[in-house]
Amino acid sequence: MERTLVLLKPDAVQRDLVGEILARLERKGLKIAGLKMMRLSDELLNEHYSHLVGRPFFPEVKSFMQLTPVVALCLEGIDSVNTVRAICGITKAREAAPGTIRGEFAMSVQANLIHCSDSLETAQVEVPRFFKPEELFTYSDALEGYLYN
Ligand code: YYY
Ligand code: MG
Repeated sequence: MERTLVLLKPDAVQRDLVGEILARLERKGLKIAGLKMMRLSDELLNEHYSHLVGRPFFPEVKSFMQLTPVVALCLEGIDSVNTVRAICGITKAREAAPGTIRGEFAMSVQANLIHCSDSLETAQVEVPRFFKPEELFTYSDALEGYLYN
């Protein structure tokens, strides 16, 4: 089982898409290991988007991510990192594949609704960045036996 980090960004909160996006991820069979709302500090965003620090659009990305609280999710499942990545769609939402979250609901690069970890290595850094150990839950799911048959 892998765990991956998802953030439902301020545009998802503003556009009342939190439930819709969560439902899609949940229905796929991903297990919710952690779920909370939080405001992202400058410090946390500098770490989270460290690969973008210095890019001209970084200040804008940062203020966008601070417009409202975000919903942070830790999702668990076999190959969950790649599975969630595929469900999200590519960064440039306007060109994201139909059926993906970005492809179905977004038109922008910045306001693309959702963040998800891009590799297992990243997920292993991102999950503990956003969740304390006691905020993550291990439990068995009644339908688990059917899910991965
Ligand atoms: O992982 P993903 O969110 O798909 O893209 P990243 O390249 O990691 O960039 C993170 C985030 O930054 C992106 O979701 C929107 C924003 N951004 C932007 O506003 N303009 C760009 N040219 C590139 C990224
Ligand atoms: Mg990324």
